[in-house]
Amino acid sequence: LDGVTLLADNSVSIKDPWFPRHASDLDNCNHLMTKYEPDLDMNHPGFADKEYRARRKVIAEIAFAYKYGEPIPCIPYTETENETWSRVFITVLDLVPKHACVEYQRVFKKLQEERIFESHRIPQLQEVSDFLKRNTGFTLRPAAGLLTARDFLSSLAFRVFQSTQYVRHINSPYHTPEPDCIHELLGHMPLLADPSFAQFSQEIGLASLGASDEEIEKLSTIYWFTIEFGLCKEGTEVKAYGAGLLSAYGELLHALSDKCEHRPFDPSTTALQKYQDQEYQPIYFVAESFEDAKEKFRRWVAAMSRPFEVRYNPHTQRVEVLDSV
Ligand code: TIH
Ligand code: FE2
Repeated sequence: LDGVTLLADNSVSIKDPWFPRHASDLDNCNHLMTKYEPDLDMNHPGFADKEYRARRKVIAEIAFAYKYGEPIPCIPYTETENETWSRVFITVLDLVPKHACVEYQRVFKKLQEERIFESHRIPQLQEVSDFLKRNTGFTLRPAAGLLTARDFLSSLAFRVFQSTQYVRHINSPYHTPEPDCIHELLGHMPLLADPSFAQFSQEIGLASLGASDEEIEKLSTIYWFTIEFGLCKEGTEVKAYGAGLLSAYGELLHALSDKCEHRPFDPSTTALQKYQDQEYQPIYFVAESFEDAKEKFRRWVAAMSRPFEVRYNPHTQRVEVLDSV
């Protein structure tokens, strides 16, 4: 009999899934995927480094304890951590003028002018969050590691980006399979301060609220091939806008070489493309522009099965649910 009750409960929750309605509900959207934890993954460069693992624990605890509305705690980064940042920062400085899209370059300059991006120290999440807020209304929350797709995407609906705060191991500065704050800062922050890109990010988030598991899979695949690994046309050239490319010197050069395949971005086919996150991508999708990607994405989302519509009210930081049947 218990089994029957459980099933009934389940079917109710499928029809009416919980999802965050207010930015403070994101306090409950911090479920982790554990596959890259240095404690569990023997291939992690930090697996054998006790000191590194202890450091990761301290920083993860800060994220777990964080609640909506609090200032993001400042992490006094160590000399080694700042050194890791410096190495990546210098390679990015070198490659950006040639390979990053104009929108990225514009904000990157601004971040340098405001002395938020400097080569010798890792910026604090709070100062970057304040910068985003002034530019597009995005804010940051600390995350303890790689979150589930559902939790991560749902925060974007509120113009909230969940950002890790720990630093990759010094032994692998130019590519890591898991997100770290160097990836978040150098990869994601510049474009989250661009109005058109911020809008695109939020729309992926809104589409994810109350979506089925299958739809979440498709949305996270689209996220992967745009926000993480997207390329876009600029005149006759192809430039990078994906954060996973702009924070990883090795993969950026790979993505723009002839060792991989470029396909036009089209949500209905891109959403079905299988991907892996251990090695460089074999396939990248090229958008005509952010505006075009957004247009195509909107048309594709409109065909999703969700029986209601959602709209974000920035005055209350609340998502309003509108019955569309
Ligand atoms: N591979 C990226 C880097 O080395 O900076 C980090 C990640 C991108 C996407 C997922 S993890
Ligand atoms: Fe990322």
